[in-house]
Amino acid sequence: MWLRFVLVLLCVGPAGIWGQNFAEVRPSPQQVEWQDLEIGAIFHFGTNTFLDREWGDGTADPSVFNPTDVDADEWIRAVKAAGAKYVILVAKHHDGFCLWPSELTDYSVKSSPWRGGKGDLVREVAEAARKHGLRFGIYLSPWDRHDSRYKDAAEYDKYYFGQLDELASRYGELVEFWMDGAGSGGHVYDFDKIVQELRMWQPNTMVFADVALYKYADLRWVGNEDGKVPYENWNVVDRAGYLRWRPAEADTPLRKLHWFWHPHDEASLKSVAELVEDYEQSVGRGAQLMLGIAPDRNGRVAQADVARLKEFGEAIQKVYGHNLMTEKQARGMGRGDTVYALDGDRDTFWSAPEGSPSAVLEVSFREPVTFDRTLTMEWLNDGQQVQKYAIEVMQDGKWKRVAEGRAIGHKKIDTFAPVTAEHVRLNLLETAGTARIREFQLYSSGGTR
Ligand code: FUL
Repeated sequence: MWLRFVLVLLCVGPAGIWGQNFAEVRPSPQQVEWQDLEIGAIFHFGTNTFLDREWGDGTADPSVFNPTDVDADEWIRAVKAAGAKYVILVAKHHDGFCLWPSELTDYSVKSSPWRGGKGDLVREVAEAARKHGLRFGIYLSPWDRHDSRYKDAAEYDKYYFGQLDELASRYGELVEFWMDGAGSGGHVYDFDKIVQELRMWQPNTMVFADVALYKYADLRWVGNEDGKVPYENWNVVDRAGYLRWRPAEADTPLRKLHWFWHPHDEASLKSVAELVEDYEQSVGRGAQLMLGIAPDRNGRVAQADVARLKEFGEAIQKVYGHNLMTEKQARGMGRGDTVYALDGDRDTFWSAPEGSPSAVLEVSFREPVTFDRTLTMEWLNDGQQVQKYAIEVMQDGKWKRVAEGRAIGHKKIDTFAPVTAEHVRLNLLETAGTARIREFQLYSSGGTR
């Protein structure tokens, strides 16, 4: 008997003994809320902007930071037009220059001519974001190429804690906190303490961390800067034997490969088609899309970038602003509660019969509807359940499959050649537990609406 118990222990390991199984791992309420934001923007602005650099070496004189026309309100309006619901400001990049008047260093806006040394860009962006209803977060680079304390890990940790305290205590609630492992090489940080410190001020913030700092992450980097997450994208990932809910954030600069502004760089602006593809391969695969915006030397978002962000937002609305399920008054077949997956309301959901390992959500229209994409959302509070599904349409009396996949997660967009049908179904072929569907929507990208 005891031998059997020990053997079981050895087999399941310390995490597995409590039934650590992918479908049983649930998101925190903060993660659920964060995943609904879907599109964010990250602003890179600093001495690099004035010196045509991406990674400053920490030697730039603060006097070079002299934007004449900073307009945080315009930054926020520009990204809001693209559909962004949250913004991150790079408060300190790898060059160590701080965009807020830190009391712990002179290497900041207070030593620059900007606003006579009295400016605080973190405050300006935080206030503008809140004014426009966007959530605000901060990026604070651990790698610091300027500060002399960086050579001594313990001394530098104290400095980093201090900066963290300033940022986490002065600017209200932070939706996300970026810890970027880039560049640090062999430097050892006391991340356990750093995250404890952060949690003291900001218990609800989402910690973004790349691969090196994975242990601390509430969110995960997708492993590229292309704005795309490879499919299949599951929310629960294994980290050396333990499972955690870690939704993905796919970051990409609006100007390809450039996070900071550079002169004569307009040609690198992503096209609307590229941005829509990013959207469909990030948000459309259940991840977040984080667009990098680079204000120019005046402190403004260049007009071409403002226009592109607006065009992108309009392109998304043109297609995804017209849910044919509601516009063409779809009727759910079977139990009455199917309506909750068809009503365009993310706050309601349809549940498959309790405990069933498969289920079908069938929909009928009064007359045939033409569409070339579906959008499906799982209600994730109880975990990610759908493991195999198909989209099918009735044609000549038979169900014909137009798309299939495995993970649905927060959102899944499937695209296919246009089909015209009166009967459509979401066929949930395998589910780990009871599937719950917030939304099943149909769209058309062409002129056939
Ligand atoms: C990277 C950094 O090295 C880039 O400069 C940029 O800040 C990007 C968002 O993260 O790791």
